[in-house]
Amino acid sequence: MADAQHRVKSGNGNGLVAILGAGSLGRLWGALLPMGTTAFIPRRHAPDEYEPDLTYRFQDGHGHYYPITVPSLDWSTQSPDTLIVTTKAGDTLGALETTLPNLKPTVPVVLFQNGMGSQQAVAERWPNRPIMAASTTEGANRPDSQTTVHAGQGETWIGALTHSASPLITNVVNQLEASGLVIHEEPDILTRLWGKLIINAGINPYTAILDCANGDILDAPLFRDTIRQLCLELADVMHHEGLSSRSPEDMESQIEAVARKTAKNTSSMCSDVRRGKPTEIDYINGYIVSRAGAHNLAVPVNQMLTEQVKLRTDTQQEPQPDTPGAT
Ligand code: KPL
Repeated sequence: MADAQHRVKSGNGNGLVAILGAGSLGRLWGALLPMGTTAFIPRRHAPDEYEPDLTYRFQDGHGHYYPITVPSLDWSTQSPDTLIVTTKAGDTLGALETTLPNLKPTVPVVLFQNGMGSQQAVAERWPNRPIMAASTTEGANRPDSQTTVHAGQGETWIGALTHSASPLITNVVNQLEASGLVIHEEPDILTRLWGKLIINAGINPYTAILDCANGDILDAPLFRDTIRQLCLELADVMHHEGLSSRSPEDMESQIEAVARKTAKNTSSMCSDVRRGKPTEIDYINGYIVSRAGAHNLAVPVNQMLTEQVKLRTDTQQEPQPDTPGAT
């Protein structure tokens, strides 16, 4: 039983992991790291405002349910050894502006955001802090506000974004491995993040525009008519960014393979649109558009998808009920 397992694993000198962002991924870490070694960062409006423990039901990869309680971090008595940041890309800089003044400058900060751009913004804002980025294929969703589901077992790669992060990576990987998840040190985290960006750029906006599950994009004319051009644009931008990329044909096959493998999933972006929440389009296809602009390249498909997704969120009237999304 997870709770018993947590008790056995607790107090192993693993250090305290603070979690900023109580969405699906933050709750996945909160459920899997040993009990007594995690705390959620409170989002208080006033410094003395009481923040209750976070309690939820967790469904593990085998379909078993466990009750989870993760305490709220008490800054006056606790000092985290690692901070993992699982906020939405667009909320990250603001959340860290209020959190980092409380955190020792030597504590590693691990960024789990989707897409690209928010990680670079954090590393540029705090160049002297040990900032790391993570890319994960773990799937988690929240079918309702009380439940978090570990929907797909994956792997996680962690790499340094700032100079002072490099010597701390091994420790952080060891610390997070106590969750039982598969974690790797990644010497080339930018290429790894781009790999995930390609998948998200080729699936998420189509599902959001067509309002469908991942697998349903494969036969849709919008996808069929534009995916090759999208991949040509991605390869062109990557080349100008000085990154080696796979061929557009390989990218297309990989996007289709992931859409097939996750056919029944509601993508994170489709889920955001359905719930009337801001999407991460600016950090996915919007990021490609902005990097293309820096190199004077035309990326009409990425531009069109970015505009279409924004149109969907701008015109959204009534948020629909919660739907299972990916990380
Ligand atoms: O990462 C995803 C997401 O939804 O953001 C994919 C790979 C598309 C799986 O749903």
